[in-house]
Amino acid sequence: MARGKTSGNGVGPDAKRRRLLKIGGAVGVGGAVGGTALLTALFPHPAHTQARHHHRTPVQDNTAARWLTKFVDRLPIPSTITTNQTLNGVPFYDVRMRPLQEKLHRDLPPTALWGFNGLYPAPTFEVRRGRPIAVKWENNLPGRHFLPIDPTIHGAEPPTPDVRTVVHLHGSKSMPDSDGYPEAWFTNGFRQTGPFFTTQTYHYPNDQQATGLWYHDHALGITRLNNYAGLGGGSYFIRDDHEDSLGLPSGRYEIPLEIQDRFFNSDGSLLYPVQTPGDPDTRVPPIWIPEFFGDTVLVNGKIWPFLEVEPRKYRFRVLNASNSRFYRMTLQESADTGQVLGRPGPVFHQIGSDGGLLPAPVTRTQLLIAPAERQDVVIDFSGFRGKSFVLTNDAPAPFPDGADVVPPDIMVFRVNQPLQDQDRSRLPATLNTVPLISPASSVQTRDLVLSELDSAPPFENPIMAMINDAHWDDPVTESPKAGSIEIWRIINTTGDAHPIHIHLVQFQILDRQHFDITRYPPLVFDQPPQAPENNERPAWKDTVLSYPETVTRVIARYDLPPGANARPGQKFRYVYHCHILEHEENEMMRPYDVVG
Ligand SMILES: [Cu+2]
Repeated sequence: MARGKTSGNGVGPDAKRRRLLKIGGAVGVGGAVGGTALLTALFPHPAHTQARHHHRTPVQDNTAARWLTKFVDRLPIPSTITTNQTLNGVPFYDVRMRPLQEKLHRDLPPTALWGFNGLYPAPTFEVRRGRPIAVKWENNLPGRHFLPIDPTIHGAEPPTPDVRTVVHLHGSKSMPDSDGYPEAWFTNGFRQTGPFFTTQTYHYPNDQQATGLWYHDHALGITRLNNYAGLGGGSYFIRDDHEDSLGLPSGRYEIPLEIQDRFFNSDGSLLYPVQTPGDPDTRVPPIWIPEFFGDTVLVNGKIWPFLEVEPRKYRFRVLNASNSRFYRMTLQESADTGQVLGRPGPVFHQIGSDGGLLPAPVTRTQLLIAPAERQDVVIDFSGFRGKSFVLTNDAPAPFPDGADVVPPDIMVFRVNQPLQDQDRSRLPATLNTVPLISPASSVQTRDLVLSELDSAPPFENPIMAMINDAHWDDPVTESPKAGSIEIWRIINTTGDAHPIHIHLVQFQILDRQHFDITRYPPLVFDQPPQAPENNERPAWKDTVLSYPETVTRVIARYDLPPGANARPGQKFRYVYHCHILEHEENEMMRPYDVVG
């Protein structure tokens, strides 16, 4: 697959490496379902010498980012969703996906969006551990999409209705009929439903420790567009007594930061690019783009906002809700305008990860966050009265070494508010117990080979991204037994990092090990295994960063939700996939079964 890294005329080592990556991708793994021989025939050993340095996102040179002033809008705080209804004795929420208009920047006309309850940013759920809730997700959207649908993408072919939705609560341990299966979609008024649709009302047991989950659309074939349109979701905070006892910053000192990148036209409308035509290979999807990277960053639905803070501790629940972009964030002292002054800002104390609190705070000056990851962070602004800090980003796109557009700023914090009251919040040295799952307890190891396929040289336009050379529609190949522990090895043969998400479970990262792509297959390791980062283990994760030419091992116990009452052999269908939405959308997603 074409890589963004520039190497002059393209005949340097980078071109050679890209060719080898392509071989790895085309050959794939032995024993995979369907397609391997065909793909090898379609993609013979590429003999090109001319590399092309695509921007994965077609370049846009007329966007509003060129003239928008940064840090002139206050950071919005998402509202908390409430209900006074109950269903079978549990709180019942009726959430409607509706069109809306919202001003996203002082100087930009209102933007047409779709939002949960007509809100952007989406409202936050606050729930207690062990107290289930029911949610009826309803589609009150028009029949036509306002973003460019690619009818050649699997799941979006005619006569599939244009606008369909299904909501996944990311990180939740829920039954399959409440998990938002991509083919359990529904249209306005449930008039049409997908083949896996079973119920209008979802049940969330909330039988897991305090953490930050998030909900977002997951409809097959248009997830990337629905999320981009505003259904990229909001936070869902599970609280428990243990978390309460820690005395962490709370109330108005605990703030979600939901980060997304976008392109805007000067009239305020969202711009989602389409594939630049020109490749004669008819298998290249004509509209789908392989990744989306915008030039504008929003936090909680506002473009490059600022937050005025008191000189005290704050807790930020950071969520990367972008389609494809990774962020590598630092805090740097700045002018009010965001101009960097050359001095570092306060450190990040990361206290939690995807699935709950870490054992102890981890101090970092830089945070790398992939799409769908959550980082629960305390920042102590005490002692910084009168100063401002810009949250910067320098993660290449595609990560880790692409050459697509990188917005260098995210938001600004201004420590200009008087301390309302003494800061009595705490940052305890011990936060949680995270028992490590022993690799010796694993009953099965499975391999997931990530590959990407390109059209023939010299075009090399991406056609699709895959796992084990299997399509979404191929039979299930991963069927862990309920309650059993398994190790999954994510074998990344591509040139890009992929954030891999497994539904239902919270897993632990064991290690990462680099292999020699020029000899693959077989898998020949050329470096010792590397321990995960200190904010990755011990930790509960549901999304893991899988680096290029690297095997990433994760271990999980495939427990079903409470009340599953599985009969022997009964199958419970879930999903795992890359959380780069443009990849997930074009085959880098597979069903899996937990078997009773
Ligand atoms: Cu991916």
